[in-house]
Amino acid sequence: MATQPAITRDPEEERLDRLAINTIKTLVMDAVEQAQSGHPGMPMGAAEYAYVLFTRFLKHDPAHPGWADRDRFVLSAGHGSMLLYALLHLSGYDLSRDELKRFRQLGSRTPGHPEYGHTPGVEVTTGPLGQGFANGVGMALAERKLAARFNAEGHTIIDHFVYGILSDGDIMEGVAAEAASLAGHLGLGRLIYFYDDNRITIDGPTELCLSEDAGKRFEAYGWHVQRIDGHDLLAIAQAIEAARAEIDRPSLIIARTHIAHGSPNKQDTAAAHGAPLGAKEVVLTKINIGWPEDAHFMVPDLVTRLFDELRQEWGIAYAEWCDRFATYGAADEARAAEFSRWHAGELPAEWAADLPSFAPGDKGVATRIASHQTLQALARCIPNLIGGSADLASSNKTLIEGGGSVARGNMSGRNIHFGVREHAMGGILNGLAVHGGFHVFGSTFLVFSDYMRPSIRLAALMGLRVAYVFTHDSIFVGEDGPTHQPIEHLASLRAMPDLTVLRPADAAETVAAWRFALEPRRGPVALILSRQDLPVLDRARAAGDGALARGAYVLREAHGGAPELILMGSGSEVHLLVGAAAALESSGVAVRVVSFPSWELFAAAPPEYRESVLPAAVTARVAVEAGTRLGWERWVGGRGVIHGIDHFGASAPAAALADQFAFTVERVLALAREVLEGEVSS
Ligand SMILES: Cc1ncc(C[n+]2csc(CCOP(=O)(O)OP(=O)(O)O)c2C)c(N)n1
Ligand SMILES: [Mg+2]
Repeated sequence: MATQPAITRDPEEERLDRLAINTIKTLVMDAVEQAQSGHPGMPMGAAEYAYVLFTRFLKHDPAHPGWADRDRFVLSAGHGSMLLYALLHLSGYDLSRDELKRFRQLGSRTPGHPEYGHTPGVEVTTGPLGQGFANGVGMALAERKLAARFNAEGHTIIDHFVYGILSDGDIMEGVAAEAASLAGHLGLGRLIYFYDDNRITIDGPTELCLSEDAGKRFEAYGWHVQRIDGHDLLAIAQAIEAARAEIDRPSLIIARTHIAHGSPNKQDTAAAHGAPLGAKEVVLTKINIGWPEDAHFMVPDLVTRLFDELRQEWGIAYAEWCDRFATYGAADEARAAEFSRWHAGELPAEWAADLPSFAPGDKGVATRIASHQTLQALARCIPNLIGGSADLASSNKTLIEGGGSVARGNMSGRNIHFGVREHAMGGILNGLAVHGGFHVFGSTFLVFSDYMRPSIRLAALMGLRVAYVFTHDSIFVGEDGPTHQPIEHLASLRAMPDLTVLRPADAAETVAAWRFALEPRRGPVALILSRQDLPVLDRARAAGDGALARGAYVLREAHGGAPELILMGSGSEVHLLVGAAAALESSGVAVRVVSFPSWELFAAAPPEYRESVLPAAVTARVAVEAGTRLGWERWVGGRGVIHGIDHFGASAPAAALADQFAFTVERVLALAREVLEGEVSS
């Protein structure tokens, strides 16, 4: 914090600092030893600079972990979780010493890797290397966007830094390179990362596989780069000061450190990365750093007092901010209320007032186009709805018209041009979402969702409200051919826990899908949209309200309401089912069509509802979807058939592919008859 004295060479001060740093190191060693599992090396090497950051610079208040203008701290090297837990404990977050003793145990607040929403003070879930890097970029972007929106002459209410720690692994991961490139381009100057340059990874020294000059690489990205001895307190403080002063470029502080610093036999070895040092080595290390060898989980009184004093200062800083916010509110009540609403994740009262509607008989419309129209309506009503595309906005139809572009020096734009960086987009969206203040979406072709899957998984794990707009959702992409035609993607996204996949069948379902994506709920949503036009479906014979939110519904009921056959499917195949149903009906078959936009939602619907849509007694069922058949058996049962595509597509016009792969009314009819005959003969 600015009010803190910088590090001096005062011997007494340094003694106290070293005592506190050794407290961190020994808490780490003791917890890993107790768990007989964990990663002691990195925290012991990073303790000095993490300590200087937390005690001299970090703006936070453990009593108010949700403070909107707090600095964010991202441990991208999530395996070093004990470093964070020790710091949070000492700082006074709600994380007791007992929790440190239960490191990595079932139900503890100290899981193996930091988990967002689980441990107070943990800003984001980290562990998969490189993700935290991208998350921090999203947080730094959120900070600047909020500053652009809310800071006013004489009222600075958003002005915080995003700090983070990267390991060799973070530096090597591609997602970090993507995110670093965009951060440099946008000049996110409040982003300050330490690179824990210990030159050790799991398999040994980094010279096995890494010889680039990371500093030069980051300079080329447009970052401000410093190199320091990561164990030198004064150098650390000076580097942080210089990084903070550099407001036009993100900063990388390359801190040369030694893994397991202080351990006589394990320092600088890969053995210290991910295993306890061993009881003997812990004793030797304690002796080496002047610690009582039989002390476990010890926090000396002097250290407790040091953090008590810091807590007072942090509390004062928070109170001062509250005063500033109150003054701000007095000057502009509406804006302060908006600030609070944005941060609470609330939607304006009339957010869905302006949504488009579509009528059957309207000209066919691609669901990506319907999505575009819906997005414009939502964006008009929800000023903090922001997002972008990985260079496909014109294809994904995700540009917010009149929303402006986020750019260096102009952060007020609502369209984020992620560039051709799908993976960073996924990570940055997560950072924007955990930061708070925005409703966010990102977009690309469905086939490239694979490029962002690790970030989607973390969004799901964290329960973040992120919307993905994945267009060009099937072989009906057409001429671009099999490289661009998703096959297994729906199945693979559906396999992910806590992600809701929605594949609307027409424009009307697309509006409902967007609505669902914005409504309060936990977890991300993937909207799976067509490139090609689709008819707007007739709902005159539909059953039930709020159907999309329950995942599947009767789109077209059998005459008389007692079906002998059920046709089901999602997205662009549903209109084929409707066509087939009409033909079957004219030959006397009682057929029901079920539109099935979301498996997850249907699986979560009440059993009575599920039974009402798919009655167990009706075993003649046909499912049709232009993707791999995997999983449909769950809904079709043992006697139905599934029509899908279990192999790669081909480059040809979409109509030719429909014929080639038999996504036609005729094929649906043939399958329906087959199933009905099977019923009769059995
Ligand atoms: C994406 C991803 N790949 C692999 C791993 C497994 N892993 C954990 S740490 C690590 C590398 C360790 O080296 P470094 O990042 O330098 O950390 P240090 O040993 O210095 O603590 C690996 C490969 C991971 N966590 N995430
Ligand atoms: Mg390393």
